[in-house]
Amino acid sequence: MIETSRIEKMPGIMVAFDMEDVPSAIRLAEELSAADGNFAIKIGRPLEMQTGKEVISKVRDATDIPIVYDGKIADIPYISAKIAEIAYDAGADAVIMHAFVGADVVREVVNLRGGDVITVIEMTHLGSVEYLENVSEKLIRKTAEIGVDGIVLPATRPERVSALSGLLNSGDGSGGDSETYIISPGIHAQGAEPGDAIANGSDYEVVGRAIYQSEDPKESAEQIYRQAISRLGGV
Ligand code: 6CN
Repeated sequence: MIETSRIEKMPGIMVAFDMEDVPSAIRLAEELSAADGNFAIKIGRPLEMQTGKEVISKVRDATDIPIVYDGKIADIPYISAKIAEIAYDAGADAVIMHAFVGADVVREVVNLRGGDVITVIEMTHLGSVEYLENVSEKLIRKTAEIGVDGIVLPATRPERVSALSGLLNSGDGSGGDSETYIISPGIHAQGAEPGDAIANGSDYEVVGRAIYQSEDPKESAEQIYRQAISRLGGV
């Protein structure tokens, strides 16, 4: 049972492992262990579907870097908690779930105390504006009140990262906790630039294709890390 978060609230890159090739995933996990920077690994469904939960264990064996299982869990409380439990048991330090399914589902997963819980608040794609943007402030207040460890905000909309991270940390009765870390996808493949989110209050920028599809994934990860950090100025 994990009592404290393994994912530190500090600027870093969370590498999205969405490749469909397991050996290359293991190789990159090993390489990232020796990479210069603050990294975490996010295992997505395209990789998980290759072998199921075993791939989480294999990546766990390959590295000490924090591992997030991104199942974007969004089911009834019992099933959501079951999926999260399987991921934690396989070696994940955190799971990503949707906040929109409701407080009872988020609470059920948090109450497992099996690892970190990261909730999706707003997303990077256009359709996020249709529904999520209308309820995101409420979702943040509710999930902060429950005590989640991290939230997802879109690097593709830095102004939303700025506004919503401010809300998270405002202490205005939202139950906001400055220890809650923010992860933001959308770098390069979806149009954002390294540092767009971090410079606006995010902690980790999530980067997939720009790293795992590059010629030298480790070098790309290090370069994007340096670029993102440099946007903070003097760090
Ligand atoms: O850098 P890429 O566009 O190749 O990958 C982005 C990664 C993917 O794993 C995607 O599932 O970030 C994830 N993501 C998440 C939320 C969101 O709104 N948009 C995303 O792209 C998450 N988690």
